[in-house]
Amino acid sequence: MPKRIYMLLVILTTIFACSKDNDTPPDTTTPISVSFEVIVSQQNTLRVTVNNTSTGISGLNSYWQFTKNGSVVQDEAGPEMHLYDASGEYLITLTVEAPDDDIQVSETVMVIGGDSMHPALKDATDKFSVGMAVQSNRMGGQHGEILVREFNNLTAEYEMKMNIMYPSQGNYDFTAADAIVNYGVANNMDIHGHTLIWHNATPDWVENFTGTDQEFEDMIEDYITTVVTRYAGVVRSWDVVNEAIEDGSNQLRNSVFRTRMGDDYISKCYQFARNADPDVLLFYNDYNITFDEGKQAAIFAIVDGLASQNLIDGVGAQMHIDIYFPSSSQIQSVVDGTVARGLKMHFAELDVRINPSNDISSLTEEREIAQQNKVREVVELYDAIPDANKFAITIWGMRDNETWLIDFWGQPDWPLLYNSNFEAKKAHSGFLEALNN
Ligand code: 9MR
Repeated sequence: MPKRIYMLLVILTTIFACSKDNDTPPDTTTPISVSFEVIVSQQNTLRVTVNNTSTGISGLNSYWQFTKNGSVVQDEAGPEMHLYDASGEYLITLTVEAPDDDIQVSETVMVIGGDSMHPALKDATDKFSVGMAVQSNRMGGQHGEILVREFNNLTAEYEMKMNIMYPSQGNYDFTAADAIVNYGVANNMDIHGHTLIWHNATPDWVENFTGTDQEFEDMIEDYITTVVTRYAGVVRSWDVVNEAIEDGSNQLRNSVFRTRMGDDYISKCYQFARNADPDVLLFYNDYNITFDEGKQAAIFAIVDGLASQNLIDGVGAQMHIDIYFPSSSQIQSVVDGTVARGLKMHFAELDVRINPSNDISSLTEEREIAQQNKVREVVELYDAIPDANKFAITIWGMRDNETWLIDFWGQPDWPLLYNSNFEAKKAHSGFLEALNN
């Protein structure tokens, strides 16, 4: 385990302001309190973030020096980031130009070079991208450090779904979607759009649409066209329809889209997306398609129908799996079906439960190792796919405590690659080991 340092230092100097300018009456009542905090990144220990926590300095100039007598960096609103280029002890100084005299506070930080850090996931392969599900409020701070260091593909975990982007008829809300897309673009990441049509993220006004069937279809065409056009050239790929097959019956779900637009609603939606951006890659995405043979057959039937009209580029197999199940040959079966059709394979939504039987209440080393082995198996299997059919593996959440699975199953689990302290788990090593052979 690489050595990690996390420091939070608060330095405080309080004086009372007095003016040296006789024209301005001295304000002896407002205390100036000069302080700052320093955070040394866990992901890159050469990177520090300083935050000016002073009070009573409104209107006063303040600046940083990140080494003793080093160059001056003006203090701007919000935290400042500084990257050292070598290990060492450094004196950080904050200077506030107070009316009477400058006030300086300093603190020494120790930073240790990044050599001991584990390699980044995205650097372990150039054959496919490594994706992470994000939420717009989980892209800063340590989330951001890890996102930028480790991942080169983003999927919005929920904010690019219809219920969020199209809350009422005629009124789109792209606030969160834009924030995620802009973040990905600024950090040279691919963006996987997820998902245009999903029965579980349909706004009420669409479920209860009062117009005619033709008006419904026109509305869906407008929605798909509006969204896909907005992100054309930026979003690399879209899940157009998500989870259309019903468990058990393996028939089309009787969603509002099917009842309003007919059994061919799927190909209509893919056609709308194709028309809006002929270059964006179109995926069909679903769960349990590795081991449920009937569901897999039903999905490949949909895929074949779309492929015959050149409306699909890839298949997303949601990887909500556990340490025991499904087997590698079951996973291989969906890969084989996808490759045989000349399509791209997305291992989407990867999380690996270690407590599916709810028989442990805290994480054990044995289960962590089992998870490491399962992740290694899955990634090795993915890496063996012909390059032309590779696309991305997307992990469904960063920290164990942020997973959707805990609420969903109502029991403890630790299914992701980072623990709640933002530390890489053994499962993270398993991912890297698969690509280092
Ligand atoms: O993990 C997602 C959760 O945060 C959202 O609240 C939820 C509804 O938007 O969707 C979850 O992600 C789902 C994904 O979009 C499709 N496959 C199943 C995932 C878990 O429900």
